[in-house]
Amino acid sequence: MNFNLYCFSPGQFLRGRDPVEIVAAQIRGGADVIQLREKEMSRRTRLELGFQLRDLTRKYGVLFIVNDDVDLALILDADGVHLGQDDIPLEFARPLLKDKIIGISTHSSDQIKKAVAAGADYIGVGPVFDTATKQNRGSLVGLDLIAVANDISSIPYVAIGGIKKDNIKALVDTGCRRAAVISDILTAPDIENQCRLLKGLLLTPS
Ligand code: TZP
Ligand code: MG
Repeated sequence: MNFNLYCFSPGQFLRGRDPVEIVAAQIRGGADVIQLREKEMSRRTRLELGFQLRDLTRKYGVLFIVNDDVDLALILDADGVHLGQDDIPLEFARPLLKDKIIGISTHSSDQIKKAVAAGADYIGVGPVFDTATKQNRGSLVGLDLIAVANDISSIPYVAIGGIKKDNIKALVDTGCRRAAVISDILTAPDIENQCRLLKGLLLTPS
């Protein structure tokens, strides 16, 4: 898996806009991954949006990952699924998803080790910084856990939680060049430009 900027469907940041256009803007700005993350939608509506995003991501060669729902990932022929610590455990998802990507959210070094040992394809590590986007976000792991992931993870790890233009350099300084960003992109006046800016910072040589 090769990616730097990991982006999302609009979720609570839709604000009357067209969700497909919002994702298209992120792709134009350099998103390498789009995750379908729609906590409030009915499963039927999520499926319909999912088909549109599957078409778009395939057209532009961007990875398409479905949050939480293993069945929806299969129906949509997504590239993979992202599972949290309270979702279906990886060992039950793997036989269904076969060689599709499985990403696991981790919040401690113990969870990182377990996800790697269980055969995850990548891990999310966070929340790194304070964020209002995720309800019950749990305690902040800070950049310390990113440094730990750098040492102990044999698979790609992506930092998540409160990452924005003003703090992404601190993340990059730890050696991490993969960031998952929701609000700093989806509340930006120009989504495409914001992605381009963040991607540029992730790729800036140190
Ligand atoms: N998992 C940990 S923090 C978070 C998720 C889904 C929310 C990240 O959103 P933002 O707006 O980039 O802080
Ligand atoms: Mg989940």
